[in-house]
Amino acid sequence: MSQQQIGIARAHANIALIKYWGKRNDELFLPLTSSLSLTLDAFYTDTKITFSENFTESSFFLDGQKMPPQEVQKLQRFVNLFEPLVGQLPHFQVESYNHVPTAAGLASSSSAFSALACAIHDALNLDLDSQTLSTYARQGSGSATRSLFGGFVEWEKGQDDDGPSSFARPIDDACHWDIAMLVVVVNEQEKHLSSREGMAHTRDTSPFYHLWPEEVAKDLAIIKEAIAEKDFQKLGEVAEHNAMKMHATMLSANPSFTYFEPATMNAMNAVRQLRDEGFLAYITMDAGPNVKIICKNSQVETIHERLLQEYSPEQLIIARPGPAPRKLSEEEFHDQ
Ligand code: 2P0
Repeated sequence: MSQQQIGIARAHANIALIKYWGKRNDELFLPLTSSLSLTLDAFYTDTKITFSENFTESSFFLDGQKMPPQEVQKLQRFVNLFEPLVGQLPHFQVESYNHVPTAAGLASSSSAFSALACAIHDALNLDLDSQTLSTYARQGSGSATRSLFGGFVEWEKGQDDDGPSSFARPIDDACHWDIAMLVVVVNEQEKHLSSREGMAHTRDTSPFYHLWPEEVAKDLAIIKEAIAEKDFQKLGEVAEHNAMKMHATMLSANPSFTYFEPATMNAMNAVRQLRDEGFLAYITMDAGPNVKIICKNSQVETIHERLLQEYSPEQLIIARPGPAPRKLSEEEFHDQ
């Protein structure tokens, strides 16, 4: 390896419409079900990695802050995944900037590990296709698998303990879809139970969990039909139902837990009210209390205006379909 190798990439976050909730292999991040998401333009991570023989230790800076050793170790474990391709790697420096509005309280692991995988790929001059690279991103965080593509993306669960068989593939770039996502930030505090712990606890203790894979299989078939037919209502209805079923498995875990807060219920009622008035607006929620409204892009400004009667501008963030990751120049990276 030459003295210094540098790679820089931007990757966008995604929100699942059909959720990933449970692994069959914790070590390899192999999911129990396939899932399907929409990549979003408004939320992304820019990451630069530098490998150098001159570094005496590896380091990680997030939004300009030096991160503690345990965070560096997580990245080291991820970087090590690439060693079978190139041999032993020297120490690294990772610099990342999360472009998720600070109040959003949204997890950024999907864009973070996707951007890091792409930056490493760039630095090491590898020639992997995006599908293969998604199997690496997956081993940083499951949802990162889907951020290797833009628009609607499916993460295939794959077979058995075969890591390469579980990858992402693009379904539709969503460019011709009248769709947006409006995030209602009801609480920006860090979640008390990580999704990683929450999904393992649900899988291990909910007597209803065995129904989850069956429901996901049905919902995936419906949403893929909806995407092919450009049927917004069908897409919204199945996405909302899928999210609610995921949260129902948590209530039935032992001990029970929930990410819902009182303010979550109010936001959900606001969406139902909009629907009663004829808007096509649907709810999805992840491992936190914030509510994401799936709506038509042509109606999102009106819905936004309506919600401003109850929420501050900082609590309402509009996102639209986003692209696949891309390489960044040094100038673009430093122009943060
Ligand atoms: C998803 N979530 O499909 C689901 C729905 C949250 C709820 O993927 O353990 O950070 O790193 O694979 O990807 C969030 O979990 O978990 C997530 P790990 P991840 O988007």
